[in-house]
Amino acid sequence: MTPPTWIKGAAEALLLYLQENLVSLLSPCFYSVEFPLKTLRRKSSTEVGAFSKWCEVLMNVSTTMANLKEEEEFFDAAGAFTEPDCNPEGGSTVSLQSNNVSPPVAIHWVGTNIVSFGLAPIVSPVRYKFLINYTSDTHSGSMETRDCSTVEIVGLKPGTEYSFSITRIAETEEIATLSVVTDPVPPMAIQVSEVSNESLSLQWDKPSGEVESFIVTCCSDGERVQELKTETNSVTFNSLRPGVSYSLHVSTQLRNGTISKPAVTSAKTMTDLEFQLEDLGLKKYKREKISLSKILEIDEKTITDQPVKCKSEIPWYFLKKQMMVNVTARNVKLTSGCDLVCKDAVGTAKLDLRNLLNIPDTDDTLNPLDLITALFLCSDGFVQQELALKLSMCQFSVPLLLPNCDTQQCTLMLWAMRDIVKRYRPPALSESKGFIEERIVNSELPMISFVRLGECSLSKSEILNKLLSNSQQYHDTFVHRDMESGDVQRRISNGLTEMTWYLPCGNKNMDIFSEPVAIANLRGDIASFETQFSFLCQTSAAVFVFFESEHSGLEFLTQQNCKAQIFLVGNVRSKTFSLDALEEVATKLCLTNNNIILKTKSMNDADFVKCLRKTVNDVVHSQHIKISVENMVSVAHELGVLVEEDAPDCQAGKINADAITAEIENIPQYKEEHLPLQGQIWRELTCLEKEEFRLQKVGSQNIEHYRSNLHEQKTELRKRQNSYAMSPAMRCFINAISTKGMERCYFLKWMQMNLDNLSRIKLSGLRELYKEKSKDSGNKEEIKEIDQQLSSSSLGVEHFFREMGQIYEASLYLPETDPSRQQLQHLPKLGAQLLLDGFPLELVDGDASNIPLRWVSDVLSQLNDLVSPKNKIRVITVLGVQSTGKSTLLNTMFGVQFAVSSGRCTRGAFMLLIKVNEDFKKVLNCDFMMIIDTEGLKSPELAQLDNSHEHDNELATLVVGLSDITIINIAMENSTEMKDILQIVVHAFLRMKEVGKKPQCQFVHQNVSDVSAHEKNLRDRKLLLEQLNEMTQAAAKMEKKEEYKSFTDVMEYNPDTGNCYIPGLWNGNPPMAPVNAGYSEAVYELKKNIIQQLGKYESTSNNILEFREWITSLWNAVKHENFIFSFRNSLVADAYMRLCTEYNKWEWEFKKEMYKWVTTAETRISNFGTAAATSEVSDMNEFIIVLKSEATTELTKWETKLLENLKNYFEQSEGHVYLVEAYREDFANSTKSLRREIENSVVNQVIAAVDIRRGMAELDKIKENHTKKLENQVHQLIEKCRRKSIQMTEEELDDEFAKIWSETENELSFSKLSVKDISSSVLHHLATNLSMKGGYARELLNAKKLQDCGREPFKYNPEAFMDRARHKVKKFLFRKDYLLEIQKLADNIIDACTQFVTDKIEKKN
Ligand SMILES: Nc1nc2c(ncn2[C@@H]2O[C@H](COP(=O)(O)OP(=O)(O)O)[C@@H](O)[C@H]2O)c(=O)[nH]1
Ligand SMILES: [Mg+2]
Repeated sequence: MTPPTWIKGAAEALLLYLQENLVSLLSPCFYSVEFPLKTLRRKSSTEVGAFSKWCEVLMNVSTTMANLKEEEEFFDAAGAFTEPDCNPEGGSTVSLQSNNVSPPVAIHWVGTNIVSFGLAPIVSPVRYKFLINYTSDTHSGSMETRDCSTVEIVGLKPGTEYSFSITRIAETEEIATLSVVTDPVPPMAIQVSEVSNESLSLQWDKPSGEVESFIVTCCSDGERVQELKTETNSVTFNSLRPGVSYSLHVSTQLRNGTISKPAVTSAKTMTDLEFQLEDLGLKKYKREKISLSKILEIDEKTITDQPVKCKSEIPWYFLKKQMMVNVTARNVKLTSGCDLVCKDAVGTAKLDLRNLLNIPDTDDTLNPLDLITALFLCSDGFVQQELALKLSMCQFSVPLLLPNCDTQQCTLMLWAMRDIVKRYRPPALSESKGFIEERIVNSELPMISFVRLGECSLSKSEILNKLLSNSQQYHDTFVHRDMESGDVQRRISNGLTEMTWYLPCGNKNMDIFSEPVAIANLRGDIASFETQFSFLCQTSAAVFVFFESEHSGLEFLTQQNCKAQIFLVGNVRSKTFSLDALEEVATKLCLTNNNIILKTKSMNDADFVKCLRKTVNDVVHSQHIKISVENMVSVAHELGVLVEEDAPDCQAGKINADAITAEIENIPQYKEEHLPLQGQIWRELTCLEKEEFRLQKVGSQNIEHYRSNLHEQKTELRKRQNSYAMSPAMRCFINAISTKGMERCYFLKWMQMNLDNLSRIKLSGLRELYKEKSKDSGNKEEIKEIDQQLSSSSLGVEHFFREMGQIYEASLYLPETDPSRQQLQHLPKLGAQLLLDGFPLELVDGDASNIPLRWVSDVLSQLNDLVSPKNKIRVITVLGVQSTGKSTLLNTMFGVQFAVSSGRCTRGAFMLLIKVNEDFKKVLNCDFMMIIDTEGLKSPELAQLDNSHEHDNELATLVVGLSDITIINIAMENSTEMKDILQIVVHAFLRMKEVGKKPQCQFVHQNVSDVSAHEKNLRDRKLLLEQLNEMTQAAAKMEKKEEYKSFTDVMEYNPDTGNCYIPGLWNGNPPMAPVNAGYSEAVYELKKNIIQQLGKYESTSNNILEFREWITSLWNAVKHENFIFSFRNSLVADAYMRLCTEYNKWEWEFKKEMYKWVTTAETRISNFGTAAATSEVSDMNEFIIVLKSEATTELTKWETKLLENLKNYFEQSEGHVYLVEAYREDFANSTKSLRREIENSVVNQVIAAVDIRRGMAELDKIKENHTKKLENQVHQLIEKCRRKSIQMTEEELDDEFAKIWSETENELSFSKLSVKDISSSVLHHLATNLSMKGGYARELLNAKKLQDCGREPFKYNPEAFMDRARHKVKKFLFRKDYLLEIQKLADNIIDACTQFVTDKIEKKN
């Protein structure tokens, strides 16, 4: 039976309506209507007519409704209501139920919480109302309405089936029931919870309702990729492609099968690189980049050895180890993973081979190459450089071309390699024992590249390692399959091209290649890395292609326009080896047998490597393609390979640096012209400054005058400094370091490298010469000359900073308003910023041996301002003879960059700041660690030649005094030198009042392998302590401070923890030797120890400002102290003191005898001519000659006696007289000058006595004559008055007499006695006497004018001597007696002196 057309029409209309509403509501419509079909069927035609009318009104589909016919049957209406079932998605259903007696109901639309329907209108005079009840399992309600056309039930629950019963209330009651399921809600709050490179995880909130499951679809580019059904509210899609955007649709499915509209979100899988970085916790560094300060920061992990538990710890663990040049750094395996699995599998007690075989792969591993690639990609240029340097020190390969698998581009790592400097000895220099020292990127070397085409059974890298290792020692230069984690699949490092160098040592029997060679190794299949391969073809002398089987990429190989010689390498033993394929390629490439190397069946690895070596050697000798890495840039640009040096900051820095260094031709001349302030003037200034304190050359001058004279000279020198206009070079330099951010860092690095390159050539020659000459200390002058040249030919960034400091210091002598002074006010701030950036700043200028105190203090003040209130520092210093690996030690320990011997030759001390991590500050009790590196302490033989003991001792005392911990570096062969220096330091401390803190000592014995010599070391330690104690006692005795009995009274030293034995740096024979793992480990132990010590010892106080004050006062003390510093060690000083004491005795005897003689001579002179005189001569002049000759005889007698004494003294065997042999000449000379001095004085005294004698005679004459004269005149006056009969008054008489007196007196001429400056000469004597006393004595002497002393009674004031804390208690206990005793002593001395002076005066009178 065909349904009546009107029904169809109505149904269509209804459907249309429903669809429209659904669309407009945007909510999926799953609904079911329970509907009383039977009732409908029984309806009268009027009702049907009314119903259709209602439909008409309702749906406004009049045209469809127009041809409705009354008689047509209604039962087919069921069809009309079932039609919506055709929802294409299968979503909505309407079911009609026939078991209900009710009026007809039409569903208008259904929402998630609303149902709207209409009821059939009834044409009747009776009014009706409708009661609608609705129920579901969990919810029910009812409502009343009169309007039957639209009934809206709101507040329903989504996704829930409701039954409606509708009751018409009038005379008759009819109930219509209806069941509707509200639409399910799509899931809410969809979140992509996890993303990796191949998976996406989703999570959502479960919607309310009778949800059975969720359907999740993953589409990409409009295509469905995967569909999953889940009952939980999360799902993970795996096996997706990396770096692709996916749209994700999640729909709710109800128990009855209805499905909600999907909720949609989208997500992108990570790229391989992103994933790797995320995995390693490095994602944020992709942009931000890891900086050196981040790596160097000291934190808890610095000294803890916890195993790596999660992947994100791996990079930092690697960095920590690699920065300490630990050769095991590349072994990065999580501890949890494999170990446990292995244990599980192996540990079972019974035999179960299957279990053994099935050790599953752990996901936790990481290919070291991926790690290295990731770190290079995430680091800034300076970390890259440091990493490359440390990798190359370990003799590991360094990245040449760094791939970025996201952008598919690669970068030439030229900048990263710039810091690597290598030394080697090519055959040409093996005779002369010379060597070549070069920045490796500048070396023109033949490069041999190794690449792979397709799969290959040979491990290229392993073969290469064998190729480069000598027979005695295999070394993993390249990461290979059989290494720890080497077999883990590479994710991001394919396309990485690594480089390493083989450098000969000049010994034919040891060198694998006699000439230096660069080796490149491309990771991955060349077919996928065309750019890299082309690059290698353009730059290499030869390319070895590992190739075995058929490969589709052969065309590609033959297309390469290759400059390099190509060699094909294959393994015949491999299953996939195809001779035909090889032949095909060889033919295409026109190769001969010579260019094919096969690992034949009879060959083992060793034979094969030998064969390869031979080929490489042939290439190296025959090929002339040599290229430096620096020159590869043009090839890179041609091929579209990026060059990291092209970065704008780097280029800007380079331009600035080049502008300065391009001007330099002759270094000494350049320094004079462009850096004039630090040359001669600064050295003179230094001498003046020291002289101001030490007053060594004051002689008999008035000290005040002398001082003000010195001061004037200083001002004059400063004026001279100011007279120089700032040189263009300095102007450029200051401008360049005023730039912000990375540019400044790049500039300084470029400067440093350029300058190193410039001075290296000259210096390495000079240094060799110096070493050569210094073996034989005979040619002192030559050595001195070379030393001078070394110093004048070295030019580093520190010289520019030094000049900056001088410019600043000189500017302070300008008037405050002077514009050029004001322009320079910002310099200290610049210095402070550089310190914060981790640059070393010169503390002591070792060439002049002085501290630019104002400059350093102002920089430190600025630093304090920059970091306040986080301004606490702890200071660590290293001390040791030059070239004993101090800087290497510090660089290894802290990852810092102090200059290592190559290229430079500076002396002095450099300071550098390292940040302490926030969390670790409490432990260390500081915000920064200051590291001080000292340079240029000479070995004693050399020091003696140019008298640099003084400089070295001063430097050592200063830095030890400044530090919390002093690392005393002792290379086994020169331990005495260090002990000597240390002795002087201890001695100086004993003499100085300033040293309040007790510096801690940490002895580092280098080149000792700990295990083998433990027993011996124990003995050595004991011996060392004994020696240290002995020398402390010696020093204490000399200084009369015998309470200092042991070394530990002066320095903090624990023999158990205070010694560290470090094996040699190199494991094997440089230049191919990697760093010894033992070295790195030992240095690490030392670092831990030092940091722990710092944590343990509560330092008194240590902020930057206090440090600044401390430098000033300590330096003042050092400047005052000159006596002890001039000795090699305390024993020498002691021997010297003894000699001095003896000599003083002899001198005193000499003087006393001569004094006696003079006294007798004086008597004889005064008696000359009198009755008492027994002289045989009567003429005074003759008498003088006699006396003089007598004096000469006497003087010669005593002089000879003194020289005799000296000779005898040096002949005795006690008192270490041999130590002062060097001073013998000095003493002999001073004997002579003493004689001259006494001679002068004796002659003067004789003449004075004669003068007095003669004067007395004259006086007698004058008395006689003038009395007569006066008498005469008086007589004349009386006569005159008498003649003129004048009676003069008393006053007139007085006046007249005064006139006569002055007339008479005027006729006389006296030679006046010159006025003597007593205080000056007293001061002079005091200074001489105190010259051997501590600097503090001199300081006291300088502090007050002598004239101002003694005006008040002397009172002993104990405060000044109470500084030393450890005496406090003692002093407290004995205070009274002690005070009284001293006061008494002082009083006695003063009394004795007063008595002496009084006697003297009385005698003269
Ligand atoms: N053989 C050997 N050489 C070392 C050792 N430590 C450092 N060196 C090398 O000695 C040279 C001088 O080192 P450097 O740290 O500048 O010495 P410094 O003058 O004391 O700072 C460098 O070339 C180092 O590579 C070591 O333990 N053994
Ligand atoms: Mg050094």
